[in-house]
Amino acid sequence: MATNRTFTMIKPDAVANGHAGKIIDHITQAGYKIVALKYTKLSTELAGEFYGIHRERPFFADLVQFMTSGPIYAAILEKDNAVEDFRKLIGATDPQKAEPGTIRNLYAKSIDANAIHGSDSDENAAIEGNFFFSQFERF
Ligand code: 3AN
Repeated sequence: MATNRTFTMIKPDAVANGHAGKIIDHITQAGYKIVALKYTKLSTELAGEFYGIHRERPFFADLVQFMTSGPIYAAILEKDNAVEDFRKLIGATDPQKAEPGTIRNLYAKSIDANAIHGSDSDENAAIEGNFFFSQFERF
């Protein structure tokens, strides 16, 4: 059964390009409530742990390097059908394939620097939210 929470990161490219405010506005205008929000920078160790599922993929080293290249915003978001609807809101991993009006279509330049992360399942949304936030940081 679908739960009502997902997890997102606004990635270093979007933060560096000054798009974070517009992206947060896009998300809240789409009906998501911000349950938790943090401005932080991942260490190599933490980024490797977060993306551990991709450790064997050829792009893993570049992914970790990119995700540690600057600060990010991490957030837990709440809305009905949160995970699935958020994947539609952000668009395809490759921004060239992202539907017009999606966050990646509007703000992402490439498949690695693709502006935003969205959890791909309820299970991963819970794991990823717990990775960044304690119970005292959720409202
Ligand atoms: P998504 O973020 O759309 O769920 P994943 O989980 O398959 O995509 O991949 C995690 C991240 O790894 C992507 N957001 C992207 O930054 C990077 N990535 C995925 N596939 C590639 C690829 N073929 N080449 C370079 N980077 C990739």
